[in-house]
Amino acid sequence: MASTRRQSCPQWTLFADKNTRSDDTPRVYIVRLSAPCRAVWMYMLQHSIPHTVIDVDFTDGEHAKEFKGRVPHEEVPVLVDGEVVVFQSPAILCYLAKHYTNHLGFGLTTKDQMNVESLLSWANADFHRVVGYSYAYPTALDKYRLPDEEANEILVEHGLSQLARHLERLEKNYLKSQKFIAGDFPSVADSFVATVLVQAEWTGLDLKMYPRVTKWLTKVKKVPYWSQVHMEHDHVSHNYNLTNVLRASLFFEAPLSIVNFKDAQQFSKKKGKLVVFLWCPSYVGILGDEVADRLTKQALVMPVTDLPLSHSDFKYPICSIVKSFWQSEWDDETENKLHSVQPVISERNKGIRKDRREEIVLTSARIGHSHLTVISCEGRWIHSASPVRTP
Ligand SMILES: N[C@@H](CCC(=O)N[C@@H](CS)C(=O)NCC(=O)O)C(=O)O
Repeated sequence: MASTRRQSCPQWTLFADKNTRSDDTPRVYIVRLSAPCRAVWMYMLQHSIPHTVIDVDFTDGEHAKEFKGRVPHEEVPVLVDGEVVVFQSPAILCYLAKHYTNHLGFGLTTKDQMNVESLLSWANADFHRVVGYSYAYPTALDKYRLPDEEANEILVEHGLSQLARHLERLEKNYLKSQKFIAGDFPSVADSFVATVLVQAEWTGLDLKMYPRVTKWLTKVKKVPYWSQVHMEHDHVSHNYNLTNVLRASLFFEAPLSIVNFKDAQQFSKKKGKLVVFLWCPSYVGILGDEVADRLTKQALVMPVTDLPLSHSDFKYPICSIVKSFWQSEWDDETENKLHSVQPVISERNKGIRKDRREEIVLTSARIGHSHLTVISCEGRWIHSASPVRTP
């Protein structure tokens, strides 16, 4: 019997406690850190829609199991209003607009309202997937990281490139000649898109490269109830990580933001860690690099040849000549302990082990590189032998 009812109306179990409840106030099930949940909750607060918030705790196994057992698609937000159950944030917002606010926040005409609905669908599906699941979550939240570190890196890099594409779109299309995303009026689409986007701030991402987006975001952050709804978010947003700040800055080719570095430094200090930034003139003074730089600069002023051959035709012979030079130099380094490990110059052997740590330990053991071969100097470990030059 129960299974028949389940099939005809899968959400039925959500009503199980209906008879024990004294009021019919809409219930909204949320996780406060979740962007779609925040967008729904903020809309309810802004438009004084009576409601009861029910926090779902996915970190508590038992509680999560109980919630997931009652909700077929196992995700928040979920709105329960009497007999009506709505899931997926855009659907919830549209339901609330229709039944409680006479479409406030959606514009006045059908054209505007459909535009806002379309933007909500995009923000919820595409934008949230990119900002959240492909970038901010695998960067800042352990639960969403892929178990394989390298795969996680690839996911985040891909997420960043997708995010850049969306930001370009906001900057150059939507916000180019209008004040808000859906036009010259603020709409629920602004709050939704901004709520999703601020998750990128968890990683210390600097949006200065997108001045219109930055200006618009500052405006949207001033809407009523923004602070209350984003309290949990603020907590995470201080979870800076230097690698992420660097990665994002490099990716967007933005000058490294001193502000972000200072924040990251402050954050680390609070955690009892001292981070010191040093300017490191990376390739300066290394003979081979200096020569390469000089030759490249010389090449810039050389006449352009009209030889009907593509540069790729030269690649192989040049590589082969360079390699033979290196090989003959390396052949002379018979005293170098690394020589027996890799006598012939070739692609670095990445090893067969999946666990990179294991590979490092084995390689260190093979070349005799251990704590016994380094000495401690004022608390820092330095190599006892002078650095070896390897190809
Ligand atoms: N597209 C969905 C997204 C919902 C979603 O991704 N919810 C996440 C929280 S952000 C969730 O409930 N995850 C379940 C879990 O973490 O187990 C919506 O807008 O409602």
